[in-house]
Amino acid sequence: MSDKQTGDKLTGTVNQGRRRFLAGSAAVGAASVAGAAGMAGVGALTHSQPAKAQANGSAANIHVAPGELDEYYGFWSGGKSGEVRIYGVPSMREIMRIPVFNHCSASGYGQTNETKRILGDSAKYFNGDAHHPHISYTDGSHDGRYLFINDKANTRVARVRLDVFKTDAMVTVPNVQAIHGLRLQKAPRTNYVFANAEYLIPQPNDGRDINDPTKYHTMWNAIDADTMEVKWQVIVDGNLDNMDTDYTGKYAAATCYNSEGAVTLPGTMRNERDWVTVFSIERIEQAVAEGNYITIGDSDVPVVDGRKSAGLNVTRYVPVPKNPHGLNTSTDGKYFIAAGKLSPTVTMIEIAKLDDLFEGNLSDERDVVVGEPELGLGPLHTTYDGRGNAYTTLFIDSQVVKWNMEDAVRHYNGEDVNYIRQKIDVHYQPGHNHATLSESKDADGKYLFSLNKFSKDRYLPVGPLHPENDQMIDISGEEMVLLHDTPTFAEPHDAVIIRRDQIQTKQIWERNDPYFAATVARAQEDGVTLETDNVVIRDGNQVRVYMTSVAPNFGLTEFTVKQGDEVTVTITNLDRVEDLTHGFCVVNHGVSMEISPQQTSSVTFTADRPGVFWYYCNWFCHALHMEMKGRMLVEPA
Ligand code: CUK
Ligand code: CUA
Ligand code: CA
Repeated sequence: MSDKQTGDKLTGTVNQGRRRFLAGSAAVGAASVAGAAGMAGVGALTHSQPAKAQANGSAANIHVAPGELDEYYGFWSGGKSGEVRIYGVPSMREIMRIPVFNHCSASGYGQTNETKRILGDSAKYFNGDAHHPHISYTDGSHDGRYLFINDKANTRVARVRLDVFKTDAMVTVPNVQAIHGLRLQKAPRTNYVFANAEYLIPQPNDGRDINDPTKYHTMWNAIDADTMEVKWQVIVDGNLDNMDTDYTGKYAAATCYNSEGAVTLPGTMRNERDWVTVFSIERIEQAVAEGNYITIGDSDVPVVDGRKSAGLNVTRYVPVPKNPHGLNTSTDGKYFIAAGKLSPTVTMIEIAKLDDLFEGNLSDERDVVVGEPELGLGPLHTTYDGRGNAYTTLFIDSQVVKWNMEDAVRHYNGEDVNYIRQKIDVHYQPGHNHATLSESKDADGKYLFSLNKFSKDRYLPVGPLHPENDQMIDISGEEMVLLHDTPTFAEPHDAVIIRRDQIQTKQIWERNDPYFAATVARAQEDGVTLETDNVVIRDGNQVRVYMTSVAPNFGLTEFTVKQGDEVTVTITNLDRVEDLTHGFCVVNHGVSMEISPQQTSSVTFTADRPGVFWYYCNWFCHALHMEMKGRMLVEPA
């Protein structure tokens, strides 16, 4: 029905009139009124697909009744919001937000001493650009331990604990700029987090070669998933955009849209072909073990030269049509599939051929390509249903195309088969898509999300800045059916969805949790037992205030400091009741933090003005929550 011609010019602009017209004309046969409106070009909105979903009953299946639990956890990246958002799937109820690269007014993330230790030197940045969330693996299945995510804005990689849903580690990758594509080793377990640095910079970037782009390079980076230390880096030709890993733990592949090594937009479009860079993890490890590396500047991370000219045979560069974008491994473990972006094709690389490629048994790098189906305009990302079908977003066509992988291979071999199964309109212009469990060998082909960059007319207007629009599509049957629209705020790029039984959370904190272990150790140096003591300790102009909280009381209802003191307030929540979180907020001091059951949280600030300043609990905890407060008395200097 929507398998329309794709003869439009390559253009990245959104044509609202065109989409409305298409929506209208598609409905001509079914509803003459809507069809006439569409043809008259007056922009009447027709909702042909939701109507269809209701007609066959699918919409009813996504209603999760009040009090009932969802089937899946969905983890959405927050783009330039810097956070991670948790949705229940299929209800698309937003359950939680996890601050990662941003700061958080509610929890005190970025302000408390515990979270500042995690953020380290980058605690001074209030922004991030979080694109690619991925969940740790054992043997190709998600093990629900950790989620890892990149920060393109400040070149960081963060880890989120999925037992408490808190960010617990972060690293700024040295020698590079703008971590973009990020993926995890899938087997035998996630030992490495791999991270693409996108932008080319001089090496070392100390000001000497700023005017000589031929000296600019970027690197592929491996981070130890357990220690979150950068283990090694690989210099590459060109740049690195998106990436994925295989299901054996041996290979990874990244798209490069800038084989030209250009620093301007026209420059990056010059070559007819760019490439997919393939990395041999064991060959890189071997080069490091043999001392075949350099270090750069004041970083001591081993840097292996993976450029063609170095001849180390740790990388291979497979030519693909110009400026590719997404790269997604099929869940049967057979293919790396790179989306063409400026080409209407995707390129299928057979992973089983990569041993031969690295061993020099192939005459041409292109010999690993086993399919290059033409799908439509602007292919960006691909996901899978575990039944042999792939689903690729078409940014310019504003569609998701379902196609069959084995038929695409047969077509490449000259057989006359149609590999396209269906195209469905999405609203509007999708980036990533993601189907349930589709980054693991357990892909179950139930729901697919199209993460669309524009919502335009789908919601009540909210001024010039619009939300994005994430659409849920039923892929369990032969035909894709649009089920639901969800507005999202700037700008989830990507998502990962796993079954609810794959996550085991703690309901209250354990007192020996490493999240606040350094704070507990500091209290012990002061001779303080956090679970019992309510004391104020003066140490020069530093004052450490220790108190407990039990609803609806703070252990101290007042404490006295001197103007100019650096005050650290450490609070231990003795409540053991699930969901009984307290807060600590000091009026007119910009201080606020969360203290969940059995948690210890601390915050440091300067008492810069004399007078009385109230502090209060700002997480609703009790009928007498409003009364849970105290006074900070600041004596004049
Ligand atoms: S990138 Cu955003 S649409 Cu950063 Cu994964 Cu393709
Ligand atoms: Cu304690 Cu509100
Ligand atoms: Ca290019």
